[in-house]
Amino acid sequence: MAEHESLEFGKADFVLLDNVSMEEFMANLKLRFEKGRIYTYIGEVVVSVNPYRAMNIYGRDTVEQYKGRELYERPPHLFAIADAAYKAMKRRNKDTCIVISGESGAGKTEASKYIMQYIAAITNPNQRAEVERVKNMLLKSNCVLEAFGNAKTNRNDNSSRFGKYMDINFDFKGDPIGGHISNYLLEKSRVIFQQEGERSFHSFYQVNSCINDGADFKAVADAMKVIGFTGDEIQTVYKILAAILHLGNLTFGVDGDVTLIENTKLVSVLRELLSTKEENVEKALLYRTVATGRDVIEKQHTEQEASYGRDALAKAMYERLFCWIVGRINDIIEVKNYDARVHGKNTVIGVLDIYGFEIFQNNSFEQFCINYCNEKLQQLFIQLVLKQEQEEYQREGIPWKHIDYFNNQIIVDLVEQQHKGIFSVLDEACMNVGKVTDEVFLQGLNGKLAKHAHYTSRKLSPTDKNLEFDRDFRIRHYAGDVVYSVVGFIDKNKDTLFQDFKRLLYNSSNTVLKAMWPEGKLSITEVTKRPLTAATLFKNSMISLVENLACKEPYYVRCIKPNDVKSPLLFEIERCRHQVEYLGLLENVRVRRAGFAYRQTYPRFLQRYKMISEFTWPNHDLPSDREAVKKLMQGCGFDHDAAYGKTKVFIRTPRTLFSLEEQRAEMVQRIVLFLQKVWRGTI
Ligand code: AD9
Ligand code: MG
Repeated sequence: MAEHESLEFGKADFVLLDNVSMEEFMANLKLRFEKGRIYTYIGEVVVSVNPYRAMNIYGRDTVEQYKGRELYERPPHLFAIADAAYKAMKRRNKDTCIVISGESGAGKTEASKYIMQYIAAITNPNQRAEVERVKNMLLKSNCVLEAFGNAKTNRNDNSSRFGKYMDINFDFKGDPIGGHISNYLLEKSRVIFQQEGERSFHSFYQVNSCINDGADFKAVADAMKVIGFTGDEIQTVYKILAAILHLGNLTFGVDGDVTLIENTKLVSVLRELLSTKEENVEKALLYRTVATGRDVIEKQHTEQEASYGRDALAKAMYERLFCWIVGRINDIIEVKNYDARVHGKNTVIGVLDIYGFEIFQNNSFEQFCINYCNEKLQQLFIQLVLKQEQEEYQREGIPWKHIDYFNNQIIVDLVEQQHKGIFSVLDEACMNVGKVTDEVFLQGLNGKLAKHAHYTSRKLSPTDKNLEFDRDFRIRHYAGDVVYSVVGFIDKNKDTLFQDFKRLLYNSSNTVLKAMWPEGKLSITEVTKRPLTAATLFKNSMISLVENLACKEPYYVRCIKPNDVKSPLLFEIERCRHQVEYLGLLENVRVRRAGFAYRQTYPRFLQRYKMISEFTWPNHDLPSDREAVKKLMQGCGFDHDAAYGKTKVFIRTPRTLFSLEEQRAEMVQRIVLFLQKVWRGTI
């Protein structure tokens, strides 16, 4: 608990509130925001409010203030949480992770960058060249990923349109030696369509520019060079971007029953950019190879099919490019030739910066996936912070007042459960042969889920009687109600790209492009396996992400967006209250207050602290270790701050632990001096 800050700035830890009520919580949050204190703790969780202005709190001097300090010694800061994760990793050999959550524009990506900067600043004291190289690449990778994965939206000028989890690997000295990035569901539909006032990915403006984003173009190209992309690779990246832009201008028409390309000049531009044959480009855009029994025929697209194919190609090329960039960065930064027997254990700090909960005017498949992801992360938070804590006290027989919180597992199940969940219903609908429409999918949902407490079929809603047919369903998420339009669900889930396009790109004489499309090697008769749907792929990636996080020691940053107008002055209380509610912060304070900062099994506790008490040093003769610890704590005057469970001692405040550590250090010093005298024979 950080208690040293003057009260004029409010309470630095919500645990110190006089009463844990929403009113007091909000008053404290508002006061601190207005006083320029954007960070506040709940125990070890950092609550951050986006300041929407440059803060002079991330410089070298601030780094020095936090380096190696305990969490509660300094005012709340991201650096403190980064240091805590780093210390746990270094001292206790633990893999740790920092999970950053909050809605769009709340400050997650900025937070993740400050955390990485801090870790870079405190490591490699010996300036080893190899470590410096790795650090530089890790930092530069942000610049490249933001160019290709971020876009201006109505909520955030630099909105991440993909989820990102980055592992940083450390050697036994605690220096970064490599990393790995996992990316999740890029919002590729943005390539062909943007809401009013929004833009496509930054990269398109950079390549098209030298108008506004020209300087950025150079910065990104330089960053790619530093990371280790070859000249050919960088050139191919920009050729693909240009090809996608040209595809966007390509239109189709009909002449009798023949579909044709209206602006044929573009075909030769595309051929050039993609290093393919001109007639192949044209054919792939206008025809589709299909296998009917033993025969293989070329079937002409209708105008509509051709447009659909063109859009699918643009989206797929961009998505593939993005994944390829991530893959290349991983190839380069991944730890190689690490031998744990020689170098000691390789430990990891993971940083998760993933899209926050989204409620738009029109919510589609992407929002559905993003919000499901947030349900999964909330579930992890509940399990790790709330449920486990309560269960441990119960197991240990420590008096405990049960704290009510909403467990969102029911919503996670609603989405991901086998057979009955929404993803299953969607996959089933996509599997049907014949014409499957979004409406058929919606009927399937209504049939299976009408009675579910968190699902509302719009059919049941009397206000919607005027609609021609039902297109919406509503989910009661932990963060609020969201109405999803089913339009496009089937298409986006099937995510079809005609094999003809894959073959076209695979046959490119540009080896970099070719390598992105290995499945283009297959002919139509060899493509038998149905690819996994987008929903299934996303679900699987979320499940493995959560498994990965669950086996690490987690640290949390909970970001709050103070207003919708990007103002540094405005703290919209209702807007913030809603976020505090759905992030479960009040429950978090209650659990923390009822809880204990530190716990340890009796034997391990004694092993560390037995030298500070005459009753336990060098060995105790009490009936049990539990009794011995009790005696030790009484002797030191800490009894009031401890509870004794069946197998563990629990300590309420970190300050007690701090004193124990100090006393231990003092005793160790004395013992060393004593032993030195013995060795020298002066005793
Ligand atoms: V999204 O879900 O990717 O759309 P984020 O990542 O939560 O969103 P981001 O970090 O991009 O939000 O922050 C949005 C903007 O708020 C930034 O571009 C900054 O202008 C501003 N911001 C956020 N955090 C800080 C900060 N610590 N100091 C100053 C900040 N400005
Ligand atoms: Mg972001």
